[in-house]
Amino acid sequence: MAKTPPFSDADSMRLQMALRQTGFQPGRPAAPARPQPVKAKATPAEELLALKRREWLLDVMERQRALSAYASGLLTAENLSGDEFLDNFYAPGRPVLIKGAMAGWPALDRWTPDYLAERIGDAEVEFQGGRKSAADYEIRKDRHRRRAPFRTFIDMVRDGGNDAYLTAYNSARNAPALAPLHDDLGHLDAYLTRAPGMVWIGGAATFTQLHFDLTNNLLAQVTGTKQVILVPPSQTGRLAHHRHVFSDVVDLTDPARLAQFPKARDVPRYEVRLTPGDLLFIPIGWWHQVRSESFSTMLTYTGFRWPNAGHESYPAD
Ligand SMILES: O=C(O)CCC(=O)C(=O)O
Repeated sequence: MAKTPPFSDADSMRLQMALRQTGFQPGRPAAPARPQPVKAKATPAEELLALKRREWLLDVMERQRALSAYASGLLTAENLSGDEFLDNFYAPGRPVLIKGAMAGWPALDRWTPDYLAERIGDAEVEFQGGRKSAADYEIRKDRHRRRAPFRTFIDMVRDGGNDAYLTAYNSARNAPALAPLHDDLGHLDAYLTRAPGMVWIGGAATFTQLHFDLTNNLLAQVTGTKQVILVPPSQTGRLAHHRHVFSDVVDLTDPARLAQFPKARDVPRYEVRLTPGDLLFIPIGWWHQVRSESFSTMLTYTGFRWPNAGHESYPAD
């Protein structure tokens, strides 16, 4: 049987012409590339142009993603295996809402304010307090650390408000006091190691301002509902990002803030309502803000089965 050559003569001619334009000579070793002169330091104008080009690139990529509702939408999944989660969401850095994976966790039925107060009793806990009195309560977190018996804390939050909130930021101090709650939790072995999650407990109207995290996070909503807004990292240039991981826009639902930061008005976003038993995967670098609609308990897990790196090399101040 005659062998079909992989290329026709015309193909081969075109390839050779293209290679010649790059300086390639068949049969001769390629000449070493002449090193480009390196400039000692870019001028501020060059730095600005480079930054604008980076933002242009991110914008173009985001617009391309928006061509497909599937590629750009927030997917909801059920019965998602570990491999499917890794391939479609964890490795690509794409958020996903996972339903049903917490089915059967006793906490879903038990974690009311009364149950929690009974179970933890008067053990002292740390929480974030005095938030009403300072708009920058997230940025200056340390100033807002407070301590109280858990029962007192629950009485502070059961009627709602943003003044007191037990957050992931307090979790190291609260681990011993909240340990009895572990009996009420299941495991998410498809996605996570058995490292404990960080607990959030607060009333209706707690608000966590627009920020991104330096880890991939899995939010596990136990009690109540929360509104989460997610914005892709590509939109960072529109979000007045000057302080650590925070956006000066603070709240994408506040018309006054949007009037001050008009570039933030039209950023592509996902709006998710977390209900009990929902898992929300928020990849590293994705902007998010969270407002609770009712008394709410939630855990944030960062102990994934795969490396969760990035924070070690974050260019802090
Ligand atoms: O639930 C909240 O108030 C904030 C949660 C959050 O930002 C996170 O877990 O990364």
